[in-house]
Amino acid sequence: MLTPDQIAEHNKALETDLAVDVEHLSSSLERSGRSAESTIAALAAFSVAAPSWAVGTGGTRFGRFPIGGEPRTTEEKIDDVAMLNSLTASNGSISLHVPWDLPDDPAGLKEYAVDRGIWFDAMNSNTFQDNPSTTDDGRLTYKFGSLANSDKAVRDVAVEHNKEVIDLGVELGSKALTVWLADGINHPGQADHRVQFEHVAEGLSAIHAHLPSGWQMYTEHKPYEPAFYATVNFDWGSSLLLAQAAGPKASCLVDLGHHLPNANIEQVVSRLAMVDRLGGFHFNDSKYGDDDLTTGSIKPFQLFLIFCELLRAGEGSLPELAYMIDQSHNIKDPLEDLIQSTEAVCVAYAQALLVDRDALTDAQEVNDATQGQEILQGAFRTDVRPLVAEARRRGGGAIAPLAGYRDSGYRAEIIEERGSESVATGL
Ligand code: LRH
Ligand code: MN
Repeated sequence: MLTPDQIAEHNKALETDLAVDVEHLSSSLERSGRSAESTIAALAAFSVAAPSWAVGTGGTRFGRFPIGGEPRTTEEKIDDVAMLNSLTASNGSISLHVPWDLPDDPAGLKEYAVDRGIWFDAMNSNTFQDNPSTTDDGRLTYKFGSLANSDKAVRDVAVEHNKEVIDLGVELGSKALTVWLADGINHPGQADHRVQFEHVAEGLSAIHAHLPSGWQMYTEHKPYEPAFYATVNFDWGSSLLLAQAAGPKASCLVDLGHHLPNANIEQVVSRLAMVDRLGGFHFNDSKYGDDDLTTGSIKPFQLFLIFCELLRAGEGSLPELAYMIDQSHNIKDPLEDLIQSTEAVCVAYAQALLVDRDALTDAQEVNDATQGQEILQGAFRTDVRPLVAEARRRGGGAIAPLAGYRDSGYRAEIIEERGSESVATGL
């Protein structure tokens, strides 16, 4: 990771211009009664987790094109996230996926991460791929589902796996478990929707019962893939019902890519927050399906509206939820993509902080749609990047993280160290 001196060296040439830009924006915001300082402070306190499975190269069923220097171990994934965080000062945690990440020495791994300023965010279980350690040495399979499987022995193995992931998370200092299930069917008649749902609800309750105090669990919905006719937890309604069935420590995780085209995700966020069952996010973007593209690269206005709903739910402050990125990097350098995604999340958050909520409420109460739209679009069309960069600078990060990353030669260095053919565990 880059040292504070290297970051300071990088920032030196950019600081003066940034100060001018911040001053200019601050005075224009002040004129409309908004504060640049409080926005910068909020950004400086914000962090979004990096997924361990996205620091390598992703692929599709049609191919995978390794970028070189991919992390070969969970330690090397932590190195990459630490490098990312040294540039952005906004990625202070990593979300592990088990068994893609299965440390022999959890205490050693925790120390390794702490030494690099990284903590462990929500753990992810995996009952969508058969794995000897989780399917009774292959005697059982998740081919026809895990928690929803008609075979009780398979359901029990899946519950056991989730409990083991929680136990590992406890050793690592994590405080949450995300349960995404591929469970579903490909053909009408293949299984009964209700029976599958009830099996999953039962399994999630058993997992919930294993949660230590202070822990949360998140149910993550997804309409399709790999199931192509019906997925058990296919939408926010099913996810809410499952979280309620599981117990009070369960809430819903919203993966932006897990919605059918034109779904109103900000309204889903509003509903789940309204019933206090919104647990967190997997940020990414998509044009069609679960494309796992760079956050904010296709629908930035939607991302802004989601943060507006979050600040509405938090009465002007961002609720304490699990903010995480979940992407698959097929053609770009994963670290560059994560830098851009983190920037997009921070920009959407900063723009949402600029919304004059009282004026918006006044406009809504008199059905002044035009004024309401003007208030939102005024904030969305404000170039807040100087505030995001200033928050980064104050947090010890790079004013221009992408340039900083490219100047560092990190990718060439890790290709040298890890090889051009190294393959990371993950998608
Ligand atoms: C499923 C998903 C889930 C993870 C996986 C890597 O599509 O979004 O969050 O387990 O990606
Ligand atoms: Mn996800």
